[in-house]
Amino acid sequence: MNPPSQHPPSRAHPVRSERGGFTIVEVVISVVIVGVLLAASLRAVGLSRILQYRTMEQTRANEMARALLAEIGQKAYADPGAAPVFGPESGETRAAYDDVDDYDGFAEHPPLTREGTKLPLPSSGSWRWSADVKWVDPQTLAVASPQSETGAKQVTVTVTRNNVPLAKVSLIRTAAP
Ligand SMILES: [Ca+2]
Ligand SMILES: [Ca+2]
Repeated sequence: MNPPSQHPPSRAHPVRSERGGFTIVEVVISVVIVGVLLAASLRAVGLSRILQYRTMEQTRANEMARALLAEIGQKAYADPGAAPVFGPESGETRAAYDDVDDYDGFAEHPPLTREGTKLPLPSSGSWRWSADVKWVDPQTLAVASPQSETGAKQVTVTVTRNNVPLAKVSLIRTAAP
């Protein structure tokens, strides 16, 4: 007879890890990592949206500035009337402006079309456009000082939103055709 075994015969047990799942610490670390990654990706999406918005705003400002500059560029160097002055002649409003210096000191808030209707802008009251006209040296294009007739005028148009300058464009108009 065989002596009784000290060890019971081994039976087949499925191999099991001593650790049957995640510990609380592991779960907490995972949640924190997921949270950090989620926050980072949301931040990236947010920044991308802001950048996209800024680009659209900048493009719109550039288009507006060029449009107003084109309107002014179509006008004569000087008023064709009998007594031209630097600035709008008596009784002239934007619809009747006929020379470039009529626009000196021009500013609209919100910007309007020449016919007086609001431009289709988001929060149009936050936009402003303005024009400034100066006599410049026809050779160097330096601003004449003191300001007196030089035969060349520089027109500068500025577009701002919430007082932040977004676009500034200018042209030179000379008396010679
Ligand atoms: Ca005029
Ligand atoms: Ca004028």
